[in-house]
Order: sequence, then structure tokens, then C-alpha cells
Amino acid sequence: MTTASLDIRFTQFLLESKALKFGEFTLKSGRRSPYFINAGAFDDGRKIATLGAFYAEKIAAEIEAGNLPGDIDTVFGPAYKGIPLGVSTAIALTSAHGMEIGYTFDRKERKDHGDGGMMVGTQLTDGMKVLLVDDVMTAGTAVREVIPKLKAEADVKVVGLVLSVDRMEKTRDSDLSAVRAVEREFGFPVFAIADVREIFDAGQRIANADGTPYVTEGIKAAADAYLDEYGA
Ligand code: OMP
Repeated sequence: MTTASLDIRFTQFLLESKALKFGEFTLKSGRRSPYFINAGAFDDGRKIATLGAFYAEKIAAEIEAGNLPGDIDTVFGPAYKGIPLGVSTAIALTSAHGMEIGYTFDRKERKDHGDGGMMVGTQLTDGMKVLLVDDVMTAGTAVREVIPKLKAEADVKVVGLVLSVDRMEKTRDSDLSAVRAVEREFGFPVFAIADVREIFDAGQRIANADGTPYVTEGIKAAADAYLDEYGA
């Protein structure tokens, strides 16, 4: 028996968890999209553990391929949605891949009593290797907000960013995808467990309970039209 590739297994998980929705959605960027990936759907122990295992599998593969260093100090998940991602990824990196690794997340508000500080978890110090995790990238707004926060804390080295889904959308002012633009701007690699094109390809071949594919011809056509306009 062969194991399906990561993007196919991940698409199945997105669909079964109802994290991938079809309809009409207004994005943070203002674009109106026929699909939406909602990380809030990973709302119980099994789903968040499975999600963390997917991130860890992707990270371990990129370490193996030499695209990420093997001695990452901590996984950083930006508050709020990045918090369970970072924690579940760190757990899976240790339990399934034997890596000693911390997790860190930021506070949204500064705390002026107790331990103070802006960060929770492994504290950031100069020279530390930090791997960012986030859910979905459309325009890269979320990651642009978090980098200055990290740099204000310590002179850390951000070694990369791992997303669950790359929506493969071009930036407003170029034909470059948001992911490539972030790579150029910050100088670290960005990886995704799957990108939208892989997800729509796989979704046409995955059947739901009534035996019909999750991604129907109509859904695929709407996604294709959207990507013709906004896809990089
Ligand atoms: P950027 O920060 O512009 O890259 O947009 C990504 C963010 O938008 C995600 O972190 C979410 O908050 C939200 N989002 C989704 O969660 N899923 C999507 O499919 C699309 C978006 C979005 O609004 O673009």
C-alpha cells in the first residue's frame, strides 16, 4: 500500500474537518473569494493534534531536504490563531520527530505585572533560530505585522515560515505571489503544507459520504475563475 502524498492527505483533512468552505467570502484584502480556509474549524483535541502533526511532517521534510536548519530553537505562532498551531506543532516535532524544540507566542497587550514581557513560552534571545507558523497567506499582512514584534524582542534569526495553505494570490502591485514577495522582502523561505491548486486538484478526487466529490465541476470553475483574476 502506498501512502498518499502530503497535500492529498491534508486536503482530505481540511474537507472532513469542514475547514475548507465553498460559497462567497470577503477576505481581509477585500477580495471576494469562492472559497475560504477557516483554521477555527480545528476545534478539538483530535483535530488540533492532527493539524500539528501535518505541520511537523512538513517541517521535518524541509529539514531533511536542507531547506530548514535542524537546530531550530522555537516555533513561533502569532496570537491568537497561531497559538494552538505553534503549540501543537512543537508537540508533534518532539513526539513524532524526536526534536527538542520550544514554542513561543506573543501577547496582544503588554503585561505590566508578574513576569511582564510580550512573549509567552520560550523567551527570545539574540541569535535564536525561530520558525514561524501561521494558518493561511493571502496578502502577507499578518506576517508583516509580526516580524517587527520579534525583532523588538531580540536579534533572532527567522529561519522560515510554514503555512497550512498558500492561497497563491498575487500582490496588489505586482504579479509576484504574496509568498514570493514575503520571501524576497524578509529573506527567509516560506513553505505551505498545500497550495490552493493542489487542494482543488485533490478535492475533485476525494468523495464525501454520499460518494460525490467534494469539489464539483461548479466549485472548480468558480475557483479557476477567481485564480485567473487573482492567482499568481
Ligand atoms: P493575509 O494576512 O493578508 O495574508 O491574509 C491571511 C489571513 O486572512 C489569515 O491569517 C486569516 O486571518 C484570513 N483568511 C483566512 O483565514 N482564510 C482564507 O481563506 C483567507 C483569509 C483572508 O482573509 O485572506
